[in-house]
Amino acid sequence: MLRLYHILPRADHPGSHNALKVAVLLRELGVDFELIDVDPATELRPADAPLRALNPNGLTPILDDDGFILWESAAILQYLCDSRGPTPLLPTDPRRRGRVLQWLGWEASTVIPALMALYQARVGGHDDVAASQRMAFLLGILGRQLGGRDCVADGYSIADIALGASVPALLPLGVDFAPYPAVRRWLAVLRERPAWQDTIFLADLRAGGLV
Ligand SMILES: N[C@@H](CCC(=O)N[C@@H](CS)C(=O)NCC(=O)O)C(=O)O
Repeated sequence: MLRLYHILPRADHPGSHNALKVAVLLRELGVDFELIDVDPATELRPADAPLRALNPNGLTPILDDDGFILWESAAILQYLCDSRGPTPLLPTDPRRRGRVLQWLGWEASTVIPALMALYQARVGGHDDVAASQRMAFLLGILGRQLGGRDCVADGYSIADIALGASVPALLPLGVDFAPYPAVRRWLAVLRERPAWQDTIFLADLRAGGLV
């Protein structure tokens, strides 16, 4: 049995954008799974929370594939493509695969820290000029990559899934996507895919007036 530990949106939490990536991929692959909705306050954050036995970081997503436990969303995405594939979502050709992993790595190593810096500045009421400039720089890179194409790599892939889950989280932070029409077009393409329906992806787009 495949289990995904997720945080669905609740009063004190917007929901897990990292677990969203895994849920979307599982739907794209047509794999049945049990979604376990975790309360972070009681099940993740306390030092003795039971789920810390599965992920010592106290974070979601956590995957339980018949007793094989995996955490870190990028690793889970690759593992699922490899174990349930082959799938075009993670090509086997080294160059096509390399291009997907490049954007997947960029999302985790570059976009997420910039997003967190912006989030902390906004929530803490601090000066966010540097964080906003950094994010504009990154959205510019993404926008140029998406100019004239529907996906970040050579075809729809786990890089679109990772970026498609995290980039819209900027919208509730008040980031204006008007200067990035290619990013908006790409989000509109993702919005049509059944795997993205009924998720916080749509809630984020709504917060930015994009649906
Ligand atoms: N690098 C990790 C980050 C995981 C992460 O930050 N998860 C957040 C939700 S997106 C979480 O579980 N937060 C727990 C909390 O809010 O207490 C990954 O990609 O899986």
